[in-house]
Order: sequence, then structure tokens, then C-alpha cells
Amino acid sequence: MTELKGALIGCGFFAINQMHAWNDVEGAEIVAICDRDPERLDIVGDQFGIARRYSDAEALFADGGFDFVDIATTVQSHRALVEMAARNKVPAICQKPFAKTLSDATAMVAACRNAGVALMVHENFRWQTPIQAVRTALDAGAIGTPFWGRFSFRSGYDVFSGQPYLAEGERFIIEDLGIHTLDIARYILGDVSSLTARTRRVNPKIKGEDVATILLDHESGATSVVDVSYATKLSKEPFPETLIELDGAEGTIRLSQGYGLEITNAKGTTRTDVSPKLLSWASRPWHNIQESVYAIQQHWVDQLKRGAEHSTSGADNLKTFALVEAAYDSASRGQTIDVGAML
Ligand code: NAD
Ligand code: 89V
Repeated sequence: MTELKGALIGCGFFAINQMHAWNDVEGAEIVAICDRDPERLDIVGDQFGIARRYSDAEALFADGGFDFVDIATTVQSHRALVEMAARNKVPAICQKPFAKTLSDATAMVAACRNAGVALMVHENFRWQTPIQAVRTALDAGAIGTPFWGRFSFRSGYDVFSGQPYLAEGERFIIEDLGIHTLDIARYILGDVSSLTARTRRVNPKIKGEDVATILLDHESGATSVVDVSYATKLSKEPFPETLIELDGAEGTIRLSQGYGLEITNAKGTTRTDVSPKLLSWASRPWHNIQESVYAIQQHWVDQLKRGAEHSTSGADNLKTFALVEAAYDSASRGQTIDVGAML
């Protein structure tokens, strides 16, 4: 199979997962890396045996020699780096959150479209094995037409030790984690016409909100609740599981803690273990996320080779990003937001 050559920008905490996954992906290899922090550049370069190392992204693009770029930096640099990729006619993957604002995200999509290059947002949660299992059951008609859903991520896990910047932003849980949960809600129940949100900060040591409850009106007529919390101390820590409840005209689906999938309909109830695989380089409890990193990167390569649209293309992700902005707007104004009018 033809090997696509890739370059990775941003050698931080999460990029380690992406580099491991690139080793497993068929049809692509990373040939160059870039980070403005020389220590991170050396750690990742040495661990993964990458000789071509750059401290400046402009210099990386000037030297070229790769077919795509994987942007794994934090959000502040996403717009500049995606636009740099577009100017250099290089297809790009960009980590979530896609951008700082919806207008930045819209400009990034336009830049890649005008340059004729593919753009995919690394919105990996919909690629998790349990989420895919829910979607497969729905598509098979297991519960008929869904009319109600709940997408829930409630945890007391210390995310700040690995990602200290999460404690420092004015915005926290919706922008960082809720963005995944909102994307899952869209993936399962379709696009959203309006939403209403409430937020709270419980942990006094962080700047942003760590609890959010969001009511979504889907274009299909279904209603759902997205509820996320990093202030929820449970006897058994569920991080990083998204739990799902779906009620349909002909049955129900429940994805519960421990990766159990229960489907009830006229035929009775079935229970299946939909645990993610523990990849050779993965570790619990992150293995669910790590497996989805591999899955989305393989999808990137497969679709790029076919010239086909990616599931989480930049254009698709505008609809998820709009939900993030709408949720903050709704929480601050205490009003329901018309999401359709934002796009
Ligand atoms: P990090 O701060 O640990 O790493 C970012 C790295 O990028 C740093 O080493 C920094 O020096 C480098 N960098 C920043 N701007 C640069 C630039 N212009 N040029 C070159 N290097 C630059 O951050 P992280 O925790 O690895 O997060 C990175 C991104 O991954 C964030 O957007 C975060 O939201 C996302 N993330 C996604 C998931 C997921 O499951 N999809 C999980 C964790 C983090
Ligand atoms: O997926 C993420 O973006 C991570 C985490 C799961 C820890 O919130 O920041």
C-alpha cells in the first residue's frame, strides 16, 4: 500500500497517543515533527525515532516532503497553522477544540476549501467502540425512531495534572470535554436547531466552569440532554466513559458504566460488552480514548486516499463548534439559542 508521509506539529501531552497510533495506522508514517519547545521535540523525536525535527512550523513547510500535517497543538495556534497548511496546499488534521471562535473556525474551513485541501478535526470521541456500537444498533432499527436521549459524562478525575492549561482558561468543561459530548449527541440524534444551557464552577482552584447541563432540540424532533461534570465524586470513577440513554418508538438503548450495552425491544433485552480494545501502547482508563485516536487517524488515511469527505471534516465540525458557542451564550444570557441562525 502507498505510504502517505505526514508531519506532526505539537509534541505535547496528547501527541504521544497520536504518534503511537500513527505507528499502527496502515498506509501512513510520520517523517517530521515540530515543536517550539526543544525539550518536547527531543522527547518525542527520540521516543519515536524521527530525525527531521523543527522548532518553527514555517521552516517545516518550507522544507516540505510530506503529504499531510497533523496539528496537535493547543487551540491558540490552530487557526495560524491550518491557514499555513492551506497556503502550502497540504491537507491538515487539526485537534479539537477546532478554534477559539466560530468565526475563526469558519475562516479555517474556507481557507482549506479555497486551497482545495482536505481538513479534518481530530474529534475522536464518536470513534470510540461503545459509541460506534450505539450508532450501529440505531442504524439497524433496534429501537425504531429515537425521540429522547441523554449523553452524560460525570467524573471527579484529575485532568489538571496531565493538562494544567485546563485550569487556567475562562472556559473549561464545555470547550474541552463537552465539545466531545455535544459531537456525540449530533452523531447519534442528528443536527441541533436550538439549545439551552446552565453552567457552574464547583472547584474553586480553576477559572472556568466544571459543570454544564445542556438541553438540545434536534432537527429530527428528538430532545436530548448533554450533562458534563468534573466535580462528581463517585464510588467507582467512570473517566473517560460517556454514558448514553436513548428512548425510541420501539425500544430503548442504555450504554452504562463498564461498557455494557443493553437494548430492549419487542424481542426482549440483549446485553453486550462493548469494551474498547486495549492497544499494545495503551493504558487504562485512557484506552477508550486511545483506541479512538487510532480509529480516526486510520479514517483520515483511508478517506484521503479515496478523495472522500471525512466524518469529522472541518465543515461538519462547524456544527459541533456552534453548539459550544451557543452553550456559553445561553448560559451567560439565560436564554435559548437558535443554533441554525449561527451557521
Ligand atoms: P500540550 O500543551 O501538552 O502540548 C502542546 C504542544 O504544542 C506543546 O509542546 C507546545 O510547545 C506545542 N506548540 C504550541 N504552539 C506551537 C506552535 N505554534 N508551533 C509549534 N509547537 C507549538 O497540550 P495537549 O494536552 O497535548 O493538547 C493539545 C491539543 O490536544 C489540545 O487542543 C487539546 O484540547 C487536545 N486534546 C485532545 C484530546 C482528545 O481526546 N481528542 C485529549 C487531550 C487533548
Ligand atoms: O479529550 C480531551 O480533550 C481531554 C479530556 C478527556 C481529559 O478532557 O482534555
